[in-house]
Amino acid sequence: MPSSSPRERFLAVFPALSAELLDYLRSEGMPAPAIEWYERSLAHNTPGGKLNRGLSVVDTVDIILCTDAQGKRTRELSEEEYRDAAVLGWCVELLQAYFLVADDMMDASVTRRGQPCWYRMPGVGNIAINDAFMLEAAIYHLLKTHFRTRPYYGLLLELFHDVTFQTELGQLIDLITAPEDDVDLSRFSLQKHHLIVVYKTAFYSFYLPVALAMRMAGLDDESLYKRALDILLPLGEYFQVQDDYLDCYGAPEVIGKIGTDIQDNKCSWNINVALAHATSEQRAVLDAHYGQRSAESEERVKAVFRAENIDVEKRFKEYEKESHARIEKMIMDMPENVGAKDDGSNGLKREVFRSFLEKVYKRTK
Ligand code: DMA
Ligand code: MG
Ligand code: MG
Ligand code: MG
Repeated sequence: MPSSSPRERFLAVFPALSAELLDYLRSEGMPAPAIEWYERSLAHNTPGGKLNRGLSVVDTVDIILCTDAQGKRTRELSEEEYRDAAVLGWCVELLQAYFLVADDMMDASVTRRGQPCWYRMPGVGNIAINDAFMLEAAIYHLLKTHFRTRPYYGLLLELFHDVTFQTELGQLIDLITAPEDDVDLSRFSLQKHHLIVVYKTAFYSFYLPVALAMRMAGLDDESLYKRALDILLPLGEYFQVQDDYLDCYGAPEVIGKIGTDIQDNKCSWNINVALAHATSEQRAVLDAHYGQRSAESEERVKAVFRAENIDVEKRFKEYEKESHARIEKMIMDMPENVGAKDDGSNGLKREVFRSFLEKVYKRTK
């Protein structure tokens, strides 16, 4: 299918996976309204995003199996290889869907991907809690039907389980650092922020897609997974700092969501930068207005963020440049094709990380 874009080719796999899940409900004798409900939940929550995570599985398998150490293409993925990689990619997108449905309820968010959050759709409400569980269950159903006979099936399950637990730990510390009725900015620090974002975002958004692709491509040297982690966690941290920045400075019509971090009392990158440079007067404004559920308070906080001595926007641009350079250096310090066999086959190529970095650098959504 060379005429369609990578994104379109990936999207074209989803309907069959959705149909397979709905067939399962039918085979269990579920009534039509249940099948229609699941179909709507899958469609609303799974395919509408950037698909960066899912596409990264496909791209990584392709780089490992189909390019040489110099990045020259040696072959194309077979139809079967492409499909396997795409199924794993959709499993990552289902994990993301599961987390986001729950995250939007916990963060009291309003919109996501340019639509109302799922729990805010007519007639959904708290049923969204069960819908989140059913999005997660879809992962294990698809892994079972597509990968049960592969030697690495157990490793795929272990990866999804481990990364899910880590993400939930991240969500826990994100939430308990931001209690609604007890604003105390002295609890925040960049160190705490680092821990929150590595756990809530970096493992599932960056390590998981690459590690799944590495398992599928047959890389079995465990030290390669450690190496991947060493680069992908900093990259994931950078990505979540961008998310924090865009929460306040992104255009809702571009990022598809309305920021809630200031009103939610979140330990975000922005507030930590402001706290580090605030005068005592500015600090008093932040203490009085951060984490308050009103547009006026939010505006007062944003005015402090804009103050010349703080200027979160300027500091973010510096951080972005510095991070890109730092991560690029980590990548360039790696061998071109680490762990390759003597015949030059299937190592962990540097290009895996470079392509990931370029995908997220200076993103606006
Ligand atoms: C997202 O954190 C983390 C997970 C696990 C969904 P967030 O609340 O900052 O995300 P968003 O800004 O997309 O709501
Ligand atoms: Mg959120
Ligand atoms: Mg959140
Ligand atoms: Mg956010």
